[in-house]
Amino acid sequence: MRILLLMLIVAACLVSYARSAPPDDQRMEWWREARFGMFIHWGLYSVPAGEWNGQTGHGEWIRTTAQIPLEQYDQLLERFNPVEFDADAWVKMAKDAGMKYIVITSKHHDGFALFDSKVSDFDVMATPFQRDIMAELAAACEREGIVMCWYHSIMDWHHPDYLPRRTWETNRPVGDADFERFVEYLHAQVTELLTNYGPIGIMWFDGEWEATWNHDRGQALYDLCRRLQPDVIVNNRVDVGRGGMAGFSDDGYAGDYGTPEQEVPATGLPGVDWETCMTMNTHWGWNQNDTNWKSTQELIRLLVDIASKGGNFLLNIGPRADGTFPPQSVTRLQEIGNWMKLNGESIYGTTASPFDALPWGRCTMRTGKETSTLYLHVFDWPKDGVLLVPGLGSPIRSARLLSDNDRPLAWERGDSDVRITLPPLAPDARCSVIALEVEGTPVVYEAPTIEAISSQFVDSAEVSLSTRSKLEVRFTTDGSEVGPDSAVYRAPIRVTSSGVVKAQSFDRGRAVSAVTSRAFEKVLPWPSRSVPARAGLLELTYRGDWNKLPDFSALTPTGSRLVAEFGLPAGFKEESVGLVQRGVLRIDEPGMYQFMLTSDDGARLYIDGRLVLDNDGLHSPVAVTGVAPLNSGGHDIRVEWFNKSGGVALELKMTRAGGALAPIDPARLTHEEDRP
Ligand code: H79
Repeated sequence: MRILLLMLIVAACLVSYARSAPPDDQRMEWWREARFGMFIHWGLYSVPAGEWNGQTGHGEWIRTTAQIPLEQYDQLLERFNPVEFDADAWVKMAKDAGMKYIVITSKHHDGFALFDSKVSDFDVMATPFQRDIMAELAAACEREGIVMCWYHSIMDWHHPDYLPRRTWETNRPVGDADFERFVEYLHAQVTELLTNYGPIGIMWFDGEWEATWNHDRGQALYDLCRRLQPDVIVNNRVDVGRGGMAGFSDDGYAGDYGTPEQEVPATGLPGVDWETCMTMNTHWGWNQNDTNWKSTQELIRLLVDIASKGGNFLLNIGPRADGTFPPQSVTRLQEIGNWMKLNGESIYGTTASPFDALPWGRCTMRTGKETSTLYLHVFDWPKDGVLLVPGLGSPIRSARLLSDNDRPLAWERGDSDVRITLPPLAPDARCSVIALEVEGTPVVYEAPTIEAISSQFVDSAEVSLSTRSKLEVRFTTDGSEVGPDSAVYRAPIRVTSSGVVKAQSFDRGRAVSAVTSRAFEKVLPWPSRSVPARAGLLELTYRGDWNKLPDFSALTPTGSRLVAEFGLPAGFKEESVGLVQRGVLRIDEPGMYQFMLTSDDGARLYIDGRLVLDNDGLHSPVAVTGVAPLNSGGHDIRVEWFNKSGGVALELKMTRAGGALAPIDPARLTHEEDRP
């Protein structure tokens, strides 16, 4: 009986949830159709415009990067008076650029609210401007049919109850700060934002990575948003599942879509919604000295690239303190808008490319039952006037040049490709779009991939050909064309002389995919030297605060010792440190050898004075792999490594090509120099 009651309660809850929350596909529909939005970073930090005490590299992080005490930062309130602000002008610029939504900083990490918040005195009403900027923008968006969205930071460097304090904020004691009270404040502001400004498209949270934020708090904030506005979309930074700037969350965390920041994922993720956010120069907030603007061509191609992988593009503007957009941004918005007016059909509501990669550009598509349209985005206009669309099996209905007012184009079917005849000159050198209408859902035959440890080999290379499809693969190894009589691939091939391997997918004797080819080169192994008798490696220690590997040869080591093998001793966690470990590696048989170097932060591997692996830079543990052809005998080997701060890792593995990577046996490592 009790169990039955429980089941009834659960069922009732499910029903009421289903009623209040429309299915996700329906909720995400406008967002997937939109593809292109405007990000706006605006606040008190726009006043100093990136400059503080003569340093010009700051942005919206200025309070922290310039370590500005709170009392001093608060003085910016008096200087925030954007008399030129015109909500309609902003919204029109977004709309004319082809953008469908605007995400603006209702509050950034500095804690300043750009709206009239009843629960905070640190808001726009405390400035001489005293106008609810968010209300004006929401009204303008409503008038123009643009979706209004809020960026709201969880991290808050101003609220007394937010924890932790910045490490440099020595004069801001924690006192009786209570993070639970901060959460109440956060919920109160989010409630204002989702109550007083009409329907909101997205709640775009950020600053979720500090230890005080956790899954339960993220889920509660997500639930609050959906309770207040059941249709609102909430990004994944509401919760703590985001694994770094790549932006995707694991299952089990709240949030409707992934948020890669300043990067485009190499390939999209089928079935996952995501949106790349990016700056037009290199700062989010206004920085008057940042002249590193992306060109309109780069921005158009970014939009196209992102759409071809199934994502949205959220492109940032950092307005100036007077309330105007920087002229460089205005020009770019206008130019993108002109492109979108002719080509927008190829972006809005489209889905990811059905092709693996296209040599001349990108593809988006709009599928239907009767017919589908492939939008071919040409970055590199073919010199011979013929555009090859590889592996397309669908019957063609028509081809037209969107970028030239739908001008019709001639096309013909080849064996495994479609050839479209183009005018000699690209209508738009940045990106011209061809709409290719095909019957039914597009059928694209995947070309095989040619896999090998390296394109170079010493004796022979093992090469495998693979496809995800069940198609027959035929190949040649002498550079000749693949045909219906070429060998059928069944097991890995052994290549023993320099040459080109070509492969193609076949369906019932007919070539259907593009041809893939890969050149292999037989190389001489690097000559060896004598093997010294002394076991172990020489390790030199250096001190310094680097962001990348320094030239250690120009520095004086602070210590040296002998070590048995590459890597760090257990428990090692020093910061601002660099190491060089060097010696001689003994090789028994000539051949291609594989190496894998894992490091946090940067490291490099040199063999016989040549750079074999480059893993330099500030990063968490990252592995890089590569090969070196080595003769039998001794080889000078050297690993350089540094750690600026945080976690540490250094690991070197190797194997004879094709074997399993393992740490280098200390019995192979010797050194020549005298003991330090
Ligand atoms: O709002 C924008 C950024 O301020 C915010 N997310 C986008 C949308 C963001 N918060 N943190 N990060 C991005 C990554 C952190 C970067 C940092 Fe730094 C590196 C913080 C301190 C060193 C960048 C460089 C910010 C200050 C200096």
